[in-house]
Amino acid sequence: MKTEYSVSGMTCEHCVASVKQEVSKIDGVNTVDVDLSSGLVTVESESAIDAEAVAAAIDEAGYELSDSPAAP
Ligand SMILES: [Cu+2]
Repeated sequence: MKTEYSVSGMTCEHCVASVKQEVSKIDGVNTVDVDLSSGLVTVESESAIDAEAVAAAIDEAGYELSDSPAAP
């Protein structure tokens, strides 16, 4: 499944790499795609990923989750 997150504060490819690295560490995450211009982070995973884990990983990278996907 794919889940999209909006992240604020990313300004260059280094930011993109940092976010990818941290979010990739979360259990169950297969791939992480980041669109720098929109700040959109797309996480591909086997099953639903804990939103708090994603928020923590993005915080760890030094950025901020600006918008969480709507709760089901
Ligand atoms: Cu940067």
